[in-house]
Amino acid sequence: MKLVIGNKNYSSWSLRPWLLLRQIGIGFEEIQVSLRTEGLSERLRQYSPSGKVPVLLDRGLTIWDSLAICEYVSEQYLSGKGWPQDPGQRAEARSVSAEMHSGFTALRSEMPMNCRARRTVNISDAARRDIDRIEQIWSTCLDKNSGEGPWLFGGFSIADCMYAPVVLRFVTYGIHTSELNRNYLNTVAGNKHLLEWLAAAKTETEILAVNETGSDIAV
Ligand SMILES: N[C@@H](CCC(=O)N[C@@H](CS)C(=O)NCC(=O)O)C(=O)O
Repeated sequence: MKLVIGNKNYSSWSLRPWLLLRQIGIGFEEIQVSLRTEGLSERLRQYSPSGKVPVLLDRGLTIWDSLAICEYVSEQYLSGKGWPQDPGQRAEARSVSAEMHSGFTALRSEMPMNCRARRTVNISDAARRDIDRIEQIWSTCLDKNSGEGPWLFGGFSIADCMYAPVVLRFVTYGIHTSELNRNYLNTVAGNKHLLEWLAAAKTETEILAVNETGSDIAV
């Protein structure tokens, strides 16, 4: 199995299936493609019909799009256990994952993933609404499910993969959260696989100017 990803420092979409595969302990070969703009389309189209990463190459199949890859891994390798087993929890986990997948555009554009940076940015009303909605999603899930474990639905699930890049954005841009949500943020940010991703991101030297927003803060 091969997972094609972008720069670890910047590629929020790549992190999601990468984290799932690491967390469940499935071995895979990682192919990293630079997301610098020059020649990007040709580099990505070698692997991906969509011209985007991530892409999974497995058993003769090419599977693209982060959520579709997570679904495939869950079905093919986890007998569906990438999602909560309770149908109600599973429906909610899919709802919050779909909401993340299709929305939060202000947050994405104003606070691009840039794991190694510590920045301040001016937050627009639209991005503030995105942050507030994420806070609401996390606290609703945690209120209901925290008796079963520290993740959004108790046990680790694809929903946590979908929100991991947001956790990293909150860390980079110093977004304050409620105490309950901070515990969740710390669970994700302290996960050993996520730390492995961050360590690799720190060793990357390529700068993608479009993702370098905000002003540095002293750490
Ligand atoms: N919805 C897609 C989005 C993938 C995406 O936009 N990937 C970015 C990198 S993080 C990309 O490949 N950008 C290159 C381009 O748009 O040319 C997914 O979930 O995988």
